[in-house]
Amino acid sequence: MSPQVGIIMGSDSDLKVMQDAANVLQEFAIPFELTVVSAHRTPLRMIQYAETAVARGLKVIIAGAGGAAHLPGMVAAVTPLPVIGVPVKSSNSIDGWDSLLSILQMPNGVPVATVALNAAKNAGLLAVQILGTGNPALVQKMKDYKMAMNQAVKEKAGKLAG
Ligand code: RP5
Repeated sequence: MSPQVGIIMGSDSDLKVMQDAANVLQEFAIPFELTVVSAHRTPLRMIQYAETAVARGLKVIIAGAGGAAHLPGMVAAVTPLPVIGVPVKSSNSIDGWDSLLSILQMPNGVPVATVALNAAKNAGLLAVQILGTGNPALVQKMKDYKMAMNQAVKEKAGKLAG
């Protein structure tokens, strides 16, 4: 099956964060592709990636970047697909506010679904939920996932209660 989700990031230094999105997609058996696309260092590659995404069969793009994190917004400007933005707290970051605000503060007309700082896991889960709108089996898997989470919390609470 061709990739349904594209995971892209501004630098290979973002991989330690973005791997969490890949892990979720693996868990839900969603085919995905993962690569480095930089808005600033490889702008033409970014445009080409976004322009060809629909034709290549992608349904959702997860884009992570840090600092002046223009990648998610610029990809969203080009593709009609939903884009989930992951603000990555990079080493020279001002506590991650630079990454967060540059992904969050998109102008009207060009949305990016922004998750919390370094929250690539949630980006993966959101991608699964978007794909689930057309896939009842995937909705059931997400229900099972939530049920397992619920159960785990109750078990921990039970242990605390002693
Ligand atoms: C951004 O700059 C990347 O997304 C990364 O978070 C940050 C630092 O990149 P490197 O200098 O580590 O390649 O473009």
